[in-house]
Amino acid sequence: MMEHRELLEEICTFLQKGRAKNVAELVQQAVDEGISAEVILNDALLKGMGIIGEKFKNNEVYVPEVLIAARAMNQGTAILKPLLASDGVQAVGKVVLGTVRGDLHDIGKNLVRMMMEGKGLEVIDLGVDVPPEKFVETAKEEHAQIIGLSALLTTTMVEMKNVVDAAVAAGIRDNVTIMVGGAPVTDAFCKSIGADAYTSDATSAAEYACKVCTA
Ligand code: B1M
Repeated sequence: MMEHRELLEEICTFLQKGRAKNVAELVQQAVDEGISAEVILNDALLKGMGIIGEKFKNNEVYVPEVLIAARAMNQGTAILKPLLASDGVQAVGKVVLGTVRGDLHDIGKNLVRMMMEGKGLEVIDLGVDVPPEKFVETAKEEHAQIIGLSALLTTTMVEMKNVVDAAVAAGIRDNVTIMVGGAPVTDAFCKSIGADAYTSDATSAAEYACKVCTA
């Protein structure tokens, strides 16, 4: 049997090559061998995506390669989802989540959803390229306590301010906590646009959301 470390390395390598089928098979094998979902996520999938991100930045790989790596990442995380999320728990609160208008990145957002669901929150995932009004209308209709916004581009993070403004215009600003995150987002940016909370990763986003809903 392959050593755990070797298996994780192999998943990481297949992810970088965008070999979704191999990634899915080996993630399943890793689960079957008792490696924890968190370790598989962090030490194989996120590690591989991080390497691809660096190469993308240095023009060593291009959009198609990143896209197929992202698809492989999503196939891997789909297998881990039931292990990261605990089911059968009464929802502790409701979150409307999405990637802001003009932005198609969804891997981080999907992780945030998974971690939030794992903590017993109900998540209404609006997907990617979501207009500000859609976040606000859904939060209003669904009586959500939280709107969660993800952005990966410096050009789209400004859309987060439009969501805050739309919430004010719809008269729900005082009833909803607006959380922001994504690689270019910072705590200072969060404060500057009048959002409520910035968290740097999916786990802390889920923890914060839980705190808000159970306060
Ligand atoms: Co794009 N891309 N991309 N891309 N891409 C980045 C973001 C970039 C940094 C790469 C680079 O140049 N180094 C760069 C942005 C530069 C900038 O704005 N400063 C970039 C660019 C330029 C682009 C295009 C413009 C490229 C082009 O077309 N020329 C284009 C834009 C398309 C668009 O959105 N309109 C584009 C396209 C793509 C793909 C489609 C090919 C693909 C996305 C596929 C998909 O998501 N389904 C892609 C990818 C995969 C990346 C990189 C390589 C990886 C992003 C990722 O998924 N990371 C990225 C480089 C990088 O980040 N190193 C890059 C893994 C993910 C788990 O991390 O999303 O940060 P992340 O989520 C983290 C935290 O940020 C946090 O939790 C997660 C971890 O726990 N988090 C939250 C996220 N959302 C949160 C919300 C919260 C709280 C925490 O509260 C609600």
